[in-house]
Amino acid sequence: MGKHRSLLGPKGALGALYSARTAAAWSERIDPFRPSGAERARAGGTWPLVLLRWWRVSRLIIVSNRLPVQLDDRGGLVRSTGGLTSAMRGLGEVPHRWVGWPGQLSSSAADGREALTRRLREEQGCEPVFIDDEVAYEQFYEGYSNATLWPLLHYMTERARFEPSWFHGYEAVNRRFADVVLEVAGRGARVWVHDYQLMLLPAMLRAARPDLRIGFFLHVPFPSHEVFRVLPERETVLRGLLGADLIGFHTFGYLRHFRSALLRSLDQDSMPDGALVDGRHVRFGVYPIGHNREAFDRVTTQPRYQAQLEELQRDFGDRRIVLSVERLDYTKGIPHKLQAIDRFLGEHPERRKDTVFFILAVPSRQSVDAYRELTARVQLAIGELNGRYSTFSRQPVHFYNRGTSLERLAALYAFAEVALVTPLVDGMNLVAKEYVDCRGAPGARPGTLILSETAGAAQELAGAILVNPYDAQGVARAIASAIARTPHEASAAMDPMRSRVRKHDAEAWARSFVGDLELESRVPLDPAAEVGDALLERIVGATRLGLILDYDGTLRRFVGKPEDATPELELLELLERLGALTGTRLGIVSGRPEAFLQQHLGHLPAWLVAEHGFRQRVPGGEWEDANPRADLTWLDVVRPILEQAADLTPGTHVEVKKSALVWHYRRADPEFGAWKAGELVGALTEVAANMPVEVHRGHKIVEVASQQVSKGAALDALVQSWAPDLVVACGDDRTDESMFHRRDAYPLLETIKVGPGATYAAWRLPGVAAVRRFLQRIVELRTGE
Ligand code: ADQ
Repeated sequence: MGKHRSLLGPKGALGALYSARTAAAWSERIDPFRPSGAERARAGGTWPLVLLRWWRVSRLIIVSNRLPVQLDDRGGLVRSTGGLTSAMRGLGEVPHRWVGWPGQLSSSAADGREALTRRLREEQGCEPVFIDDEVAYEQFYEGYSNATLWPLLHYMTERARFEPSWFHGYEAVNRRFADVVLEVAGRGARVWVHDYQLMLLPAMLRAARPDLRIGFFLHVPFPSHEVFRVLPERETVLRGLLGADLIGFHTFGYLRHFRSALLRSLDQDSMPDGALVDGRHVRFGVYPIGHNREAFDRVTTQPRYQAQLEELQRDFGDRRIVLSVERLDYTKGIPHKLQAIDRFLGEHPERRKDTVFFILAVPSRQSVDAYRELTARVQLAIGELNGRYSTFSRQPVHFYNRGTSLERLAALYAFAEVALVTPLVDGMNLVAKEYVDCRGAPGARPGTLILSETAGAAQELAGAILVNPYDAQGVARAIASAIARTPHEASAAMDPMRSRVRKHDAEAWARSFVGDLELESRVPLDPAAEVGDALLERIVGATRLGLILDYDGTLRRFVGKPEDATPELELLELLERLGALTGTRLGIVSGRPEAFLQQHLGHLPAWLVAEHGFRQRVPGGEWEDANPRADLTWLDVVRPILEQAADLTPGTHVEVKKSALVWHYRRADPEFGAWKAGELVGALTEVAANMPVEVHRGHKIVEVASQQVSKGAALDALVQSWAPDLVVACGDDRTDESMFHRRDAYPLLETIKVGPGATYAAWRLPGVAAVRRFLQRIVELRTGE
């Protein structure tokens, strides 16, 4: 484990200048959900107002791998610098509690856990999660978090290591975090979970406490599915995230990749703003994080900053400084940067005297092999560079392998005429924003930012010189042109960027995320009530009960291949018992062809209706057309259009039914399939405008079916022949809505929509399992079991 004497945690963004105000607010409390004296005073002492405010604000819990305060070598607590904690200033006076790891306990401190917990709780408003034991530390921290997920999420598949036991450790530690959160979270609390170490936590919290409002923010990139798919536990990880109500990313690109992973790994459809997951609306959003403006504003007015600036002026006043600041991490591209510097110095001997490269690389994750190796490699390369280009009095590259104080960092930013920020991949990169902001600091020199096009920040900082960090020649050229800029040119590119980064700082970021977390979930138009006792009572009381049930998505869950969705034994037994109930008639209505229904359900005491009502059969009888006069001449016109779509879209095929044609794209590339489906619906709508057909896009299908038959018409026929006193119709699909619309015509009809989505039905059941439980209950009630 690295030493934490530096002011920077191993992950910069998770360190911070911890808000004394927040700490004080918490330290006053014994009961975490009681307003502090200070809050009461601020609210003017009027109790109802205080209570309202307290109720609203005292429920935010922030969860990150690391706490904003870290243990130092001697067991003391130091505040760390960085983005996340300071971002929480954006929450203003909203008190929050922080759950996370305080860093590794030394063996002597390990005995004092209780005292430390008390101290963290009372002085800092933090709840510690200890992960010092070997299993947790090696499997969760060094292993799955930093040797599997970190490289993979940064596109470095060749560095990612996959060790099944690590995932167990990851799960166990996520569970440990969940336990602590659940202990401190009051009813309806808002929980904001941060970053890749805790991707399973949202679902764990949701399962235990559906009342919590859960947000998740990913500070690193979400890679393209081609990379993410490599993760053996990808499905569990995605499901873990979907436990949240709001999931945030730095850029739209990461969000797009995440949606693609959902579709490809979980077959989960989504929109850019969210997805319907088990009847819940999970929202997605783009929240580019900003830097801690307030901290830089404060520090640059202090004499110590001024002193640092003067020292730099004295020592390097006649030279141009090209500055790099980063954690010593392989994603930051330091060896690549050194190659570019090598090229620049090689090609511009005249610049060797007046240019100096400052590389501030704070040690990070020194317990992980790859990081130790990187440190050695960088040190060697810098030694070689200096050996090659130094003169007796001047050395072109200055390497500082340690963290630095904020005033010195701000002075360096202000003094450097060029910032060389060239990560290979970076979620956002706050250094670039800090450098831009410091152009307005007292005594700052005009400056130019060179930035990797692969950093999230590149999307916001259009005035930077954007480079491909792998292209040493291109980066060397960028250095030369940045140095050659006049102050006027530099300022012209910089000023608009500075306005932007000052406006969208860390506080604004946190405010906007938490504000969105407060928004009520946008639930789709949903008038249907959960199926409850009132309906069951009616069913028990009916003397002649009709049950009309859709098959796919209602009785049987969707599976990869439609032909595999045959009824299991358990379902067949249930249907058998339903069909055999006295005073009860059972109908199964489906879009499937008669052959499928006959083969799998033909033996049941049930009315079968195939092809959405085109073919039907009474129990034990022959199949017949429901509407022998239906016009089916359109089939020959439409069929070639679907067949052409199938030819052009690998993995799709056309199913030919007697009264319908279906183009299936379940096995196509999900995004390509969905796009082609949209095109096909457009083309068909035009072609079929004057035909007696309906074009319908369903679950991975586009269907063209005769308008002259419908499940609703089949329901009419069943009602007439059965003469029931109650009919219950149940389905999940758009084609079932034609049954639900009969509600107005028959007061004896009860309608149940399965799953989410707008509907005309009066009742709702969440999914297939719930339908089966409901039917089982009918059997029990009507047989008096
Ligand atoms: P990091 O990978 O840590 O964060 P970055 O965004 O650049 O990267 O933040 C680093 C922070 O540490 C900056 O605030 C910087 O000032 C500070 N820092 C770096 N080197 C320092 C040094 N030598 N001395 C003192 N301070 C130093 C992760 C993601 C990023 C994302 C952030 C926030 O990898 O892409 O921008 O989270 O979401």
